[in-house]
Amino acid sequence: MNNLFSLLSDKKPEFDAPLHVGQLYLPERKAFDAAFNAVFDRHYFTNHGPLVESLDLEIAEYLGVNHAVCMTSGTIAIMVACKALDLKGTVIVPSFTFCATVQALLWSGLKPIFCDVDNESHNIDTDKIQALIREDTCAIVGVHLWGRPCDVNLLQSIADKNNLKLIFDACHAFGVTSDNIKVGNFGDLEIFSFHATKILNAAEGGCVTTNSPDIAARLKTIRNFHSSDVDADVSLRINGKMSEAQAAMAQLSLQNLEMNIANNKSQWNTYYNELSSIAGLKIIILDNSQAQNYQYFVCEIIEEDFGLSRDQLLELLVAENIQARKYFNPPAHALNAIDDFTIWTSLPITEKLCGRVLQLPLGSSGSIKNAKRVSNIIRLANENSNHIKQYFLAENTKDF
Ligand code: T4K
Repeated sequence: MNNLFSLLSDKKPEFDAPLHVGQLYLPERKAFDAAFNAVFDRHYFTNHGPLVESLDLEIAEYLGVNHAVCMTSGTIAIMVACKALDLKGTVIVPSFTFCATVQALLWSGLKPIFCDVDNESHNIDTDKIQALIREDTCAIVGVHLWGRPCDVNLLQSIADKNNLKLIFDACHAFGVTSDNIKVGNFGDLEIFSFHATKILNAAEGGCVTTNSPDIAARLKTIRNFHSSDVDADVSLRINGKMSEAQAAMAQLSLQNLEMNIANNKSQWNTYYNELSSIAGLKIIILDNSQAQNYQYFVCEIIEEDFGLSRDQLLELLVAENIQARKYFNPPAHALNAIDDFTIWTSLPITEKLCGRVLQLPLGSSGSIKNAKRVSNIIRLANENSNHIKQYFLAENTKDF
């Protein structure tokens, strides 16, 4: 048994090179060269160039939303969105999200009130919001985690009842639908990330979508730090302009989106078929009646049933060069920047999930074959968990 795992023996790792969670989209070299040569030929690199102008329209068309306003990153897009809505005071937000969601709120001068998430959906627990709303609360921020949309209608009714703005961090959910409507159309506005590890890859990039012409005008004004042809009445601006290089990359990625989603789906289904019968490995499933982007394969490792903790399994995988990731580590409520944060709320589900959630390698440059090899290691780990546990116990007692 010992020579099954690199961690426990001198066996060669399963993969010669690290297999990362974000298996990136790489455009065809010829198409990439043509797009970038055109940028160089135009001698026009930024400041609302022709590629950014057309990308705004292409994304709006793809999502079926009236306005898309592209920016340098998802994080900047959240900050610009907060200013566009003129948010001040406290904001209800889940802590179980990537740190950028909350960091962007803090940069915007807002104070987060953390709301726990639902055990099954991993999204903001709609039953817990009302009790957290205070007189100075200005907005609810929902995060469509792992690309699974929040309960958008219920959140809208809670926001309306309490006269709050509603924002969605849709950074995981490009191309996904809720009730057959594309994410990007909900709340006052929604924010996407086009980071290299996302389904729409601009290397870095992001955008805000909205159906409101007034909000769109404010977004366009704020993303540009000095006056231009769109000038809404706003108090503060920033440099959030997307460059032509980012837009060129995003356009190539958008052209290949359906192919990349199909590729993700085949890897996602492989993991599902290989892993779904393993006790203690709870797969975060997707609703196949809706459009999905299959960007993430995420599971919970329940130690009592699986036989190993999430962290032990991860150590085993990393020794095989499988760079799976634990999310979210740390959770947003544990960030240094909120040391002076005083509105403490109880977050038992968030705390539990932070110790259980594991994301497996998947993406445009990934393959079914690799998904099978990763699954095989996980299955072997489960089957040999008693023996492996002894290894970890022995390692722990070495320290004493
Ligand atoms: N809201 C939410 C809910 C988000 O998930 C994010 C970002 C944001 C807001 C903010 O959007 P941006 O400002 O980023 O546009 C990654 C991404 O950096 C981050 O964009 C993403 N979410 C988050 C979920 O994942 P890390 O630090 O966990 O992963 P990273 O960047 O180390 O990449 C994962 C692996 O992929 C690496 O270990 C190696 C591989 N990789 C990565 C890059 C960038 C490559 O092989 N090549 C590469 O070029 O954050």
